[in-house]
Amino acid sequence: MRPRREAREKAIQFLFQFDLNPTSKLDEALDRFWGSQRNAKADKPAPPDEQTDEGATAEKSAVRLFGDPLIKGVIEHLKEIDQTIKQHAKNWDINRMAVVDRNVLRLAIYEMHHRDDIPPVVSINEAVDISKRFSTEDSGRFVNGILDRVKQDLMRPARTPVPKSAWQIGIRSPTSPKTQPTINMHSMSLFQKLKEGLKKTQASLSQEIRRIVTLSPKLTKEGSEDLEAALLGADLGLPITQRILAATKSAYETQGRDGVNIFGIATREVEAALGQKSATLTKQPKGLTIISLVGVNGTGKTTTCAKLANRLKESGSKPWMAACDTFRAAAIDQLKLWSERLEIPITAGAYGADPASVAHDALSAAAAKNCDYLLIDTAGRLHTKHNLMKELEKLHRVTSKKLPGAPHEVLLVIDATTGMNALNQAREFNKTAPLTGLILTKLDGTSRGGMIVSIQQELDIPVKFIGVGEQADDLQPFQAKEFAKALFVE
Ligand SMILES: Nc1nc2c(ncn2[C@@H]2O[C@H](COP(=O)(O)OP(=O)(O)O)[C@@H](O)[C@H]2O)c(=O)[nH]1
Ligand SMILES: [Mg+2]
Repeated sequence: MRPRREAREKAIQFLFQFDLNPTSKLDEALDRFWGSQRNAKADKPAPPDEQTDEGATAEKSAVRLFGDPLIKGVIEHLKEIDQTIKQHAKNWDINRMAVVDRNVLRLAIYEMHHRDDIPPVVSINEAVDISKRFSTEDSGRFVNGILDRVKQDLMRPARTPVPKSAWQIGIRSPTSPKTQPTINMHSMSLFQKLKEGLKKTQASLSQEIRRIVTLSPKLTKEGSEDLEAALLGADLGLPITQRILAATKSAYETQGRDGVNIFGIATREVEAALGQKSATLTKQPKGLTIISLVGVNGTGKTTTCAKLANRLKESGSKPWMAACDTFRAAAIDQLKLWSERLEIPITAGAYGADPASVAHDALSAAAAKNCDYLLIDTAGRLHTKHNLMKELEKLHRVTSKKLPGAPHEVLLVIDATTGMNALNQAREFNKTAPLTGLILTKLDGTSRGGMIVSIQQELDIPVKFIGVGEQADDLQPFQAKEFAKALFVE
């Protein structure tokens, strides 16, 4: 069994005993516990792969090394952890819960709240697995249900309530403030969210890099081909892949294997590529700055329009929104709701109205109110549909007639879970509506963020923001360094 996994099981065993028999002499209790574990093992003949005792001893100390901080962490934060369990297991009296379940939950919640190095999915999976094995299938389901809710809270900082009507069109309501943890440390940091979201790309990439590094003291032809395949497989694209390969080769030549850190090299190259252009939003020195959000269906344009308006408002600017997706009545309602919720004024055309004329009216209204920004939410369109692309062209033409130079920003909203198709979208949109920036959404999901590097390399368009959730404040300025780090977590 892997040391970390074994350590978790042992931690649960210890917590179980401690729960039944609390003691203030924790260190002594731990010594006794680990001692008894060794003896228990010694009673049985060691399995063949453990008979060489150096390895076995090293493995045991690795288990304790990982296990002790888990146990101590749970005990140190017990009050707060039990409070979280109570919030999420409303129909269960924590004192009457099965002792195994209670302690499995405690350990997982401790890890999720206090250990950046353990991804929440790992905590949950291991917890469910242990409670199934130590207890019953039902326990597994019970633990899973509660931990899922704890994870959801983790992704979502405390917020103000929304009008109930918001739920009807799928804008998720935040958990009521009563059930929120009082301290925001429970919410994940941006880096954690990114790391979590990019795990799919990153896990196989890291594994492959590690394999290549341990393969041979030199970078063999095969190793270099494998590295190339892994980088391309993560959608990073050819130019950056070749730069990383070249840098790796020369590091091997000058430093030998021990001095080469492929993770560091790759992170630096990606950061340099992504960080070349300024990611800040344009602002006209005087008057309105017009921002148009474009992209295919469902990438998050409407949500991003609201989030961006919210950011601008919070930073002291006066934004106005235009609901120019007149193809779907629901799309108009969706932005109107955000407008109510965030108290940001909006011009919404009727269902089926000409989007260009809605934009025209919105521009007049926003200018009359001395707003700083007009954010235009456009309909989703397939980049391959010629007439829809023409319509977008017209919308932009109309705004530029009314205000020369507008739209000042054309931001392509890209769903980070789509992978390489995003590069085609970017190419085509860029032909019709020259793009000034990219917004990468859904990086909190299971995303494939590598393609942003390909897009950036080919089209030289900066990523300006990233979306990391469905709520108003889940939009962050893009930071090349954090992104690159999250992509190549060792
Ligand atoms: N998890 C997650 N969901 C998002 C994000 N941005 C948008 N969404 C969701 O994606 C769905 C489509 O978003 P919407 O704004 O309607 O897309 P549009 O069709 O491009 O306007 C909605 O359910 C949004 O809540 C994000 O950054 N993270
Ligand atoms: Mg929309």
